[in-house]
Amino acid sequence: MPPTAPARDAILAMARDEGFALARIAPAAVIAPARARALAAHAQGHLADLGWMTPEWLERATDPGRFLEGARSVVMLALPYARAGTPPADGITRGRVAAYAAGRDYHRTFETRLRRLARRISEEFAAGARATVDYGPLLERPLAALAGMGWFGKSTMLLAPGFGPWVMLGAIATTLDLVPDAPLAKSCGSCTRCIAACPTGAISADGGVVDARRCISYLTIELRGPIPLELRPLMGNRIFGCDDCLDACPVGAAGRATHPDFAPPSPDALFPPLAELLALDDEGFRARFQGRAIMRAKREGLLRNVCVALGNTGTLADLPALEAACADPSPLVAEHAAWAVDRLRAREKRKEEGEKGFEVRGSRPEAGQPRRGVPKARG
Ligand code: B12
Ligand code: SF4
Ligand code: SF4
Repeated sequence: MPPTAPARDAILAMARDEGFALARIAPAAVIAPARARALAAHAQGHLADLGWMTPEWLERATDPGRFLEGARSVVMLALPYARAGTPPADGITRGRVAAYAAGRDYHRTFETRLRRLARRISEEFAAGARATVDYGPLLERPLAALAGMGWFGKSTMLLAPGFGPWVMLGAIATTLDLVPDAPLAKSCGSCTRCIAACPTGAISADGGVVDARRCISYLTIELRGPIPLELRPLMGNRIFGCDDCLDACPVGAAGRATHPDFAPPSPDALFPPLAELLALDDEGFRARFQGRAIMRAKREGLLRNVCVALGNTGTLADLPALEAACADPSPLVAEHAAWAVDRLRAREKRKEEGEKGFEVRGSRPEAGQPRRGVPKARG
């Protein structure tokens, strides 16, 4: 069947009806350059222990024809969300959740809309249509780039004009032969801000490759075992995902309205008080995070991350919660809690010694003069 312009226009209009901010069409051919890069990333260990990402999976995920038999086109769709604001300044030690995960689980939001759209495509055009969001097997960023939705940033994020990296992606493969969009002729130019901003050095020196083994997003969401000791201090207060390479990006920095489902219900959803999370049992965890992407980390993974964040940023007020977590039924949580207690105590000790290391000379400062601390002589 030759490419059909009316079907294309109708499908793009349906996508707008469903609330997608961006919709573009890619041809359903094998994406050879992305396949080569993905297989190289796998061979070099950059995909860490993402068990399902075998070379076989990556080959399938770069061939829409294996996702849907007879596929001729892929409709790429995007929903925008907003970067996090600033945490409440109330002296409570708070963690940080990646902005995409602070509202409703984006998979659910996409699934409802993608399913409806796929059904309309098959009914109205008597064509095959199959949808996916995230879990694939389809590599969404290379398809979105091919469809001209954006370009590959050095952070490997797809940067969409006007939105930058702040879009989540979904896809519908169809047997309809739709006129494809052209890729954009845009690049990051000489910018390297995301590379400098990455706390763990996970982005390659010239960009374009992320080593998942060092990426905080992987460490806090996908990794099931202990977090490597050398990376824990670099993770700051991030407890689920990481937005540092997105926050650093000037593209789309002016911000756009977030999709309502992604709006955090309260500041605590983005910046949760940490100590109280350590008291959650399995049931409490489910009750608090049902319907949110955080469920993926499971109780054990989230509490592990909370311990690391408290070790990095907690105060003496957080110590009792951490000490209690040293007896957590999960050995993983207990080990990270013990690490955090040691780190927090060592930091407090250094602080105390630093304070003792200062004494105030002179009884009263001169009027209008600040009181000045003078370091004690050593020895
Ligand atoms: C596995 C995965 C991860 C892993 C590994 C990511 C990685 N960089 O390898 C981890 C857990 C680390 C992760 C982290 C994040 N992820 Co993720 N992730 C995925 C998933 C499921 C598969 C991606 C994958 O296969 N990676 C393996 C690499 C090898 O493939 P790739 O990421 O597609 O990268 C290709 C391009 O970068 C391309 N490329 C790069 N430069 C160039 C240049 C040229 C010239 C060419 C040809 C190609 C090219 O080559 C790569 C291989 O084809 C996708 C969903 C999907 N089904 O595609 C979401 C997805 C990529 N993730 C997403 C998001 C939002 C994130 C986070 C921001 C979440 C967070 N806030 O914590 C971080 C960002 C980290 C980062 N800088 O990439 C979004 C990205 C949206 C966007 N605008 O780009 C996706 C598309 C999910 C979605 N449905 O929206 N993620
Ligand atoms: S998500 Fe965070 S850790 Fe991962 S590449 Fe981006 S800045 Fe680095
Ligand atoms: S921060 Fe700069 S280099 Fe990195 S993705 Fe954004 S524009 Fe590209």
